[in-house]
Amino acid sequence: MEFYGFLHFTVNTFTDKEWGYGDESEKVFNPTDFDADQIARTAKAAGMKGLVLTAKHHDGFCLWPTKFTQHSVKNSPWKDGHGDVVKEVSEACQRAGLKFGVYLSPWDRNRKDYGTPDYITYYRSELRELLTNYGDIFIVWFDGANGGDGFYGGARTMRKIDNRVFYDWPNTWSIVRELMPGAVMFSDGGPDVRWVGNERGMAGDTCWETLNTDVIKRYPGGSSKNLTTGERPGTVWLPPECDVSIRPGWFYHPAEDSRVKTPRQLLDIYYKSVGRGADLNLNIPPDRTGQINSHDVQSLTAFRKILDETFATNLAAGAKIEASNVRGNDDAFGVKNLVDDRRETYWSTDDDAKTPELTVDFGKPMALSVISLREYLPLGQRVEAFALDQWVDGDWKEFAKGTSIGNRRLIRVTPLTTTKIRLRITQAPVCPAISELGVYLEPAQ
Ligand code: FUL
Ligand code: CA
Repeated sequence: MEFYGFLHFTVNTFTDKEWGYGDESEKVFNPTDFDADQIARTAKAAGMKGLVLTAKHHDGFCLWPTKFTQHSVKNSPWKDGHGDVVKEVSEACQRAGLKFGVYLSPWDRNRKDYGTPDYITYYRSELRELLTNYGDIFIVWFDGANGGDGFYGGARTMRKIDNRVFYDWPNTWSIVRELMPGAVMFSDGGPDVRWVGNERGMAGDTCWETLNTDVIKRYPGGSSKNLTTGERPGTVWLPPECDVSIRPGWFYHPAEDSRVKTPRQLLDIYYKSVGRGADLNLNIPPDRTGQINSHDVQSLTAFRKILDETFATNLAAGAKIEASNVRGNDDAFGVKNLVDDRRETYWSTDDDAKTPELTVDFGKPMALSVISLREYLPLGQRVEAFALDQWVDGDWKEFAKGTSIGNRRLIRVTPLTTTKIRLRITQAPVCPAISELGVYLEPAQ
């Protein structure tokens, strides 16, 4: 998916909080001009492929009229209690050609039964509703923040739970497998997509798509050790998602209008998340009108423009590419597969050619600043190190090197001009399988 968006929206949007205590009146939820199409359009125009909505955050307020609690939109003044944010956003996503996903906070500071088995029954009923009534769901996002003080039906206590056992995750996960087999599940430790270990949107410079669960057991709210870099050799394929907000907070706060990340900051995040083989889940919180605020729209638009201009022309497509080895000298594994814009085709080498080279000859001086590499993921993450050289005064001179590639590796350098470049795979346990090679020039600021 590479790039999708997060929508943090609930009572907090109106109370100016990040974590609602759970005692908020339903009456506070009242967007003045909610427009799911504006939200979806904004995401689509920014290049996002989907949106993940906080159907329920820690405060327990449900954005859909669930059968299982009164603490929802149905008791809010918004649309006289007849509104359904989940439905509107899911349908707007469909219209915009975006996938739709849900965040359902396991921690619930509103529920009286939080901490007891009854709560698990409640939580699973909500999950079932969301996975039954709202069309296709691409991701279910399980937050790791868990337990603490809260309203808890008026008890106003501190509740600690053991997040390894309390939620009985295997049986909660099986509901998703049953009702939405195509969806992936996110948490600190998967089971399908892992948290990247920080909320700054940064994957490790070395970033393995795998973890080794023989070394550390993983579960929502569990250890965050090694999540940024991954672990190799791994026992499970658990690619990272980088979740980060376009603003300092996850929810909209008017005081943060002046602190929306700039297009350049977003670009840096993009290169350090998508460009390191991870997914980017960029939070764009709807404001009190119920739309994406114009400050955020402006920044997203300018960010997208730079990306579009950068990736408009693959300079490698018009170049002469030669490889030191092609698997069985077979065209099916040839270098043309590197520039055909298809991830299903790849260049590969003979089994014993683990450190091959590629030269990309432009035939004339070419200005460039971004190199893009992709591995053919059905064959795993194979490359452990690589280097890039440019032709300078009749000799090769290294200008960049890296370790992991995975889904995508973007190497962004100060613009340089050269007639040819060379990719050297310098370390791999098996022969590489590279599906795409791109060479680009980022427009000057
Ligand atoms: C965290 C939560 O506590 C934040 O409020 C936010 O939802 C973020 C995405 O995850 O764990
Ligand atoms: Ca290809």
